[in-house]
Amino acid sequence: MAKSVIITCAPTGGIHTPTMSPHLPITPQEIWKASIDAAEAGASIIHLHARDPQTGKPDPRPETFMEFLPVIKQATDAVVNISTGGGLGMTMDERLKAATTASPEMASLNMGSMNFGIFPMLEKYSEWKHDWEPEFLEMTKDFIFPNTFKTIEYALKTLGEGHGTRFEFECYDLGHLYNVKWFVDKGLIKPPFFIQMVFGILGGAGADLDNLMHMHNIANKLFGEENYEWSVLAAGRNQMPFATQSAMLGGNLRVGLEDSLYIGPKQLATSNAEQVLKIRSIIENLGLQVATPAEARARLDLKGNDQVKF
Ligand code: KMH
Ligand code: ZN
Repeated sequence: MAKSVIITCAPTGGIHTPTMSPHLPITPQEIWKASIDAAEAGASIIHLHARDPQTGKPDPRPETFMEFLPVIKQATDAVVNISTGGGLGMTMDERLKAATTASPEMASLNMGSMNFGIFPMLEKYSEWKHDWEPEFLEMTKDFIFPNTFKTIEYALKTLGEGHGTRFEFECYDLGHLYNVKWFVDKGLIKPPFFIQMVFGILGGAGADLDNLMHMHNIANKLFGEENYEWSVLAAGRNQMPFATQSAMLGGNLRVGLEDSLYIGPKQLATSNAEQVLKIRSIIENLGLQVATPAEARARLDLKGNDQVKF
């Protein structure tokens, strides 16, 4: 029988800005509500960033995370995954602080330094809710998202070995898979690990299905199919087609307003749950099943939500 499909939902992220959608969760209350609704719709992992409740700017402060993490834990059985990508421009210390404070079951870990250009979105809007938004997008024209071997190793040791947190390894290009392999060979990454293949970020692999097929084939060769779980996310309008392709190939997938603000052509999603329900119905119509949080925990060998600090 085919394996069930693990749906990750990323409700807010640190890329889109408040002007772009009135439905983007900003305040702690909006973030916990979006997360709980997404979990009820079928997401077994919730990938979380925090935002300043007044301005909507990505906010690394553990205190802000702590305003929604316990509420999500109380209301759902979903796995909480805290981003260490944070917001573009944050220091590595800022990016790790929430995860080392909350000691979650999962955290993201970006597997290579790269250009990360979100400045093309500047052209789509002429008025902004907050001054920081156009400045933030413009800054990414001359910005390198730093994820060096040293900082990756530091995260694997402090969060991984120190807290028993396991990772969503964000791989935006082929080379990032080889960086994972380096750490597997060093014994710092152990099976069963979770690879999130990311497509359509300017600076990473484009959203071409040949790239997905190739990255999947290379990952199988590098790691051995039995040693890892893989998942796919694609930015913007490629979100649903790429998620569907992954499910059809036996992989897992990620949706959420972090990755796309849309539910259809030119149509904003009104909630994260709407995207989860859409992909869930596609999965079920393909004759596949959606994984429960218990299944995700078992397959990814997570420590359990009684071992977190929130
Ligand atoms: N925003 C996505 C393209 C992270 O939070 O660590 C990748 C991401 C990064 O989720
Ligand atoms: Zn993220």
